[in-house]
Amino acid sequence: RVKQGFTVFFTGFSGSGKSTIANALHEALLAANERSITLLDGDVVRTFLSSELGFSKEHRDLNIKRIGFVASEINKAGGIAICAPIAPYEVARKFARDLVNNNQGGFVEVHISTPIEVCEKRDRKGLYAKVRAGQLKGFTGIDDPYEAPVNPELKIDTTDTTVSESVKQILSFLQKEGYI
Ligand code: GGZ
Repeated sequence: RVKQGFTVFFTGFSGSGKSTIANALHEALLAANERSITLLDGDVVRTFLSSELGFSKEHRDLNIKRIGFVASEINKAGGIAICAPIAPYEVARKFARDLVNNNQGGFVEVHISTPIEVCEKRDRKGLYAKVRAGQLKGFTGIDDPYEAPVNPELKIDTTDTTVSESVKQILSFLQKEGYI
């Protein structure tokens, strides 16, 4: 029987590990089956799909709506979508979930719950340093809101969890739910 399309939707702070895990999950799914899998990379989305958008609540919500729409179209065609935006607002995440569900897609929300202190300490891109230096304002988790998901399908804190362990947890959830 043909399996249902689904979306793995990551949410969490900048530097929480979303993109790294999303990329590793993409590789793992590609290696394990023949299905069509699309990684909607945050940078690529903001370069090509949401290039005119900034980081106000309105723009962030619109960004998430667009990502949800593309994911739902991929799912409608039976494909797998992996998305990894910050997605700080509950209403926008709910909008994406409903859109995907209404198009026969399964929605798997993965909260990468790495605390802001850990993300700031890592500061892989030097963005938190810029925020502290006053060069970047309205940064999620510092001086802009992040509404933590109340009922995510999965919650992973990467403080003490490796990338491969995180991917393992997601794959076993997908298996348990019959998605793969
Ligand atoms: C948060 C920002 C901001 C502000 C630029 N707040 O580590 P990154 O660099 O690659 O991830 C962040 C990315 C967030 O874009 P998203 O499309 O995921 O955000 S949302 O879901 O809210 O639409 C960060 C960079 O863009 N960045 N300014 N003010 N992150």
